[in-house]
Amino acid sequence: MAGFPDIPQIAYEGPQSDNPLAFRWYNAEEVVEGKSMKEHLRFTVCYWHSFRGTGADPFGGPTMQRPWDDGSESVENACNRVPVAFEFFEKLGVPFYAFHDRDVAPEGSNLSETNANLDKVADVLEAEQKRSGVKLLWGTANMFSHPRYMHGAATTCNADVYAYAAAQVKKALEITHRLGGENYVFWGGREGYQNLYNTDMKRELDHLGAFFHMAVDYAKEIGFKGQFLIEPKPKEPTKHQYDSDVAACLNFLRTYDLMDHFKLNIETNHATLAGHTMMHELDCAGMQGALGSIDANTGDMLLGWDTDQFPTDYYLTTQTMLMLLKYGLAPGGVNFDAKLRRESFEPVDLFHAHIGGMDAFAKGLKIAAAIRADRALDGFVEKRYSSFDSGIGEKIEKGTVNFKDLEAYMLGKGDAEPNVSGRQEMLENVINRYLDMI
Ligand code: XUL
Ligand code: CO
Repeated sequence: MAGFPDIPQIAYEGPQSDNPLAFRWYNAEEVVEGKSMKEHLRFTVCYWHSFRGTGADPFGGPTMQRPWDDGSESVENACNRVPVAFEFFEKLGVPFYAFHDRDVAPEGSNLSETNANLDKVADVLEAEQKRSGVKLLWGTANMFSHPRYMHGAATTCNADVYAYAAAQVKKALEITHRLGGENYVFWGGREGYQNLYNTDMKRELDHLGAFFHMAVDYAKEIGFKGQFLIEPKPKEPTKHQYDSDVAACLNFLRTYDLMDHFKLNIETNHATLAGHTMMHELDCAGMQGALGSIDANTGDMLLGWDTDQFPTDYYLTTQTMLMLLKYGLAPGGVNFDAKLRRESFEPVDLFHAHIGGMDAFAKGLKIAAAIRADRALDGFVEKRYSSFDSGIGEKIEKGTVNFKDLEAYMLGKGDAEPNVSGRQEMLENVINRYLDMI
C-alpha cells in the first residue's frame, strides 16, 4: 500500500516559494564551505517517532491517522510499514534513517522469537535500503519500554535482566552491522536512579562500564567498525540519569577507560533539560574530540519535559551549525529525534515537520558559514584573549612561570587593569545582521 499517494517528491524552490511542500533553504547539492548541503547535514529520519509515534501522551491515547498501519503488533504489519517509511525517506530526499530494534520489529514470547522477528524485518529493511540507496545512520536497542527493564538494563539490580540486555545489544549490533549502520547509539533509557535509599550507585556504574566494554569487544569480534555513541540526558524517565550531560558522560568514559571507543550523540532538548544550551554541549564535546552526532529537536520553554518538537528556530540552528562546522559531524548526522504534536495527526504533517526542520538547518548552515567566512566571531574571540599571545600571558600558556613568578610580576605592576570589553550586546547584534542578510 502506498503511504503518501498524493505527495510529490519534495523539491527545492528557493526562499520566495510559498509552496508548503517545497524546500525554501535546503538545496541538497548547493555547496557551502566546499561541501554540499547533503554532505554537511546528513539528515536522518527516526523510525520511532515518525513511524511508531501514536500521538499518545500521559493524558490521552493515540491520535495519529496512519492508513497503512493495521495497528497490530504482528511481524506482517511491521514488514508492511517498512516500504512506506522508505517512500517517505525518498520523497523527502534524506540520505539516512535510524531505529531502535523494537521500533522496527515486535517483541516475541521469548528471546529467540524476538530475535527471529527482528531478522525477518531486517530482510525487508535491507531490500529497501538497496532499492532506494537510503542508508542506516545508527541502530540502537530499546531497553526501557518492556517491564523487565523497570530497574534499568545495564544498571539493574537483577542479574538476569543484565544478561537479557547484553543479549539484546548483541543482536542489535549484529543487525546494525548487517545493515551497514555507520554508528551505534546507547541512550541510557532507565540507566539511573529514582532514589538513593535503594541504590548502590558505584556498583551500578561499574556494571555499566563493563557492559560497554563487552559491546566494544563484540563489535571487534564481528567486524563492526561503526562509531559507538552515548546520548546524554539528565532526567526522564529516572530522576537522575547516569549519562546526565556531556561532562558527566565524558567523566564516565574516562573513568572506565572507554574514551577511545565512544563519542557523544547530543540532543537539543536533553541539553535544555540539563540546564545547558545546545551550543554549550556541542562545544564541550567538540573541544574534547567527542562530538559524534546530533539528535535535532527542541523543547518548549514553558513545559519542563521532553516534548521533542521539530526545530524551526534560526538562532538555534545557527548556533548548532557554528559548532558542527567548527568540529565536523561525520560519521554522525542531523537526526530528527522529534515528533509531531498529537493534534497534527495527518500523514502530510510528517512532511511539514521535516521540511521545516531541514530548512531551518539549511539556513542555519548558510548563516554560520557566512559568519565564519568573515571571521565575525573568531576574530573577536582571538583579540579578546590576545594578552596571552605575548609577554606574561605567553609564558603562562607555555607553562614557564609559577606562582612565585606571577606574584613577582604583579608586585612590579601593582594591579591588573581591564583590557577589553566583552561586547556581548554588539555580538548579539552581529548575529542578527547575518540573520537579516541570508
Ligand atoms: C530519548 C531519546 C531516544 C534516543 C534513542 O529521549 O532521545 O529516542 O535518541 O534511544
Ligand atoms: Co534522542
